[in-house]
Parts: sequence; structure tokens; C-alpha cells
Amino acid sequence: MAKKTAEATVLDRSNDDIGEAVRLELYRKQQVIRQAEQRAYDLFLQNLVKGTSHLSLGQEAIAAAFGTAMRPGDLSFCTYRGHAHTLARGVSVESVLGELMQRDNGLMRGKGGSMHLTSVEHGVMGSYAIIGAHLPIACGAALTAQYKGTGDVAVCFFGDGTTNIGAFHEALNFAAIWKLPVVFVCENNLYMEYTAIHEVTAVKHPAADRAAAYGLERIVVDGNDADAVYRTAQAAFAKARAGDGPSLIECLTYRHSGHSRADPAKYRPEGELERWKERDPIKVYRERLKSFGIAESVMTSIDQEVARMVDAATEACKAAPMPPEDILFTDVYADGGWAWRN
Ligand SMILES: Cc1ncc(C[n+]2csc(CCOP(=O)(O)OP(=O)(O)O)c2C)c(N)n1
Ligand SMILES: [Mg+2]
Repeated sequence: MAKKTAEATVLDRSNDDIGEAVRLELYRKQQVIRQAEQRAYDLFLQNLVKGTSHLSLGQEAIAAAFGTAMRPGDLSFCTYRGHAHTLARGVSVESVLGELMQRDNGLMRGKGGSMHLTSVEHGVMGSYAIIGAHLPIACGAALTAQYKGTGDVAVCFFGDGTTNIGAFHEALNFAAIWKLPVVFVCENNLYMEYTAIHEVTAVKHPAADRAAAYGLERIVVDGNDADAVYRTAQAAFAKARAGDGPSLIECLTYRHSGHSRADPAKYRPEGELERWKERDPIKVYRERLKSFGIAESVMTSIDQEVARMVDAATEACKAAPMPPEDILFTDVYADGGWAWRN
């Protein structure tokens, strides 16, 4: 029920199935991702981040909502566009920026860089730069969870273009046959590297329109609305934990920047970016919180607290040393245990 007041439409909070504490967490996570990635871009311009990197500016609601809906033990599988999903599992901004800056305080002491963020401790089971490679791996993690009966769920994030790779179809079929506890999350940001997805795909919704081929429900969600994504994630987790198998979720969204640092994204039609910016997920969510009667000052203080945290993380990374040379020889091979070979 909505009630009109002088300032705004105030929603009846008794209808709020998500609740204020979770809503504020969803808002904060989106701000952390936005501000950390904007800082990563600034540091790149200062030549402090080497190599390329791929930002999720404009796509924050998806990572924030899944990160909030996941519980410890659940396993995330990211692409090279994985800063957001890594931060959403609680990895610190300092660890992520330190990794991008190849410092000793980085998540992997600077050895992985932007495209390979991994933190087993946080359930972040790697970031994969080969398109589609991680979908079968997520199935393997889900099979392990099913076999051991842990109740954990594997969550695999990927882009629209990934749905045209063979591994997508193999993984979907395998997950469906084995009723694996895995949630496939397609972030449809309308573009692959530089090509619009609709120009090279036989169906309008690259993930959702193929779900039926694997006996799965067709799910399309507004990826710029953290509440909508959160509810969809919760339903998929409940299904997976109940032993009812995988879900394939297509989240509609848009990346504000080009594919990577090197891409000015000139291939996009005029006005498209501006239209999507009107539906910026953080702007949408701020309005949502206000409509639930949360004061603007509450959001502003979250923004400021996150800004201070990102500033402190940046300073810590600038002051951190480069890793010592001998780490070149550590963590190179996993022996995997030899015992089973006799
Ligand atoms: C197997 C493979 N082919 C090609 C590439 C080069 N490549 C890197 S990103 C990308 C586009 C992927 O688009 P999408 O899945 O929509 O993800 P987005 O970048 O939009 O998040 C391509 C083709 C690659 N990394 N791996
Ligand atoms: Mg894409």
C-alpha cells in the first residue's frame, strides 16, 4: 500500500519483505563496488594500475544482490569482470586495489591481477578470463556440494556473449541432468567485446530463451533493481538447497564504460548510455530507500563512510611494498595430493 505525502510516495513498511537492514546492506554493497571501481579507474589514469581491467560500473545491483543473498560456504565463480562479485563476498577494497596495483598487500600478493581475483576463504573460487570456461567448473563444485551434502550452492556469473559458447550448453545440460545446486547468472549488458549481442544471437534473450532446452524455467529480471535481483536469487538458492536443481537467471543491465580500459565504446548508438544512466542501479535504489521512508541523510552517511574507507585503502596500497621476488616460485603447482596414485 502506498500513501502520498507532500514529499514523496511513502510505502507501507509492513509490505517490505526484504527489511531495512538488508536494504541498507544492498545499498552499501553497491556503493562499495561503485566507489572502488571508480578509484581503480583513477589509479589506472595515474599509471598505478598496470594492464587492462574490466569494470562493472552500472551493473552493481547484480553482484550486490547475489553477494547479500549468498551465505558463507556458497561458492562464487567470476569472469575477468569480477571485481564486483569479489567485493560482494566481503573481500576488502584494500585487497582488491592492492592486487590491481601489484602490491604485496594484494589479494594474491599481486600475482593474479584484475582478471584472476580469487579468495577461497571468502568462497570466491576464481575469476576466469576464458569465456565460458568456469561454467563446467561451477558444475564440478556443485557436484562436490551435492555429494558431500553441505547444502552449499555454486553461483556462476557470466555475460550475454558467453551463451553462444559450447561450454554454456554443456554445463546447463549437465547441471540439469544431475539436478546440481548451481545458479547460472547471465548479466546481459547488451554487448559482448565490441559487438551487440542481438546481432549474433538467434533469440532475443540469450540465456532465458534457451532455458527451456534444458527443462529450466525462463527467468528474466531487471538487473538494475537490487530488490528484484535479491528476490530472484533467494528463490534460486531455496530451490538449489532443497535439491531441486539449477536455475538460469538472465539479468538485464548495461555497462557504463567500454568493454575494457582500451575501449571508448564508440559502437554504441547515441543516447543509449544516457537512457540507461537514468536507470542507474544506485540512483534507483536510493529512490527506493526513500520511498520506504529512510532518510536521505542515512544514505549520505553511508556514501561518506564508504568514501573514507576507499581513500584509506588507496593510501594503504600506495604505501605498500611490491612483493618480494621469491614469491615467483610459490603457489605455482598444486600437487593435488599424490597418495591416491600409490
Ligand atoms: C573462449 C574465448 N573467446 C574469446 C575471448 C575474448 N573475449 C574476451 S571478453 C569477450 C566478450 C564477452 O562478452 P560477454 O560474455 O557478454 O561478457 P561482458 O564482457 O559483456 O561482461 C570476448 C569475446 C575469450 N576471452 N575467450
Ligand atoms: Mg556482455
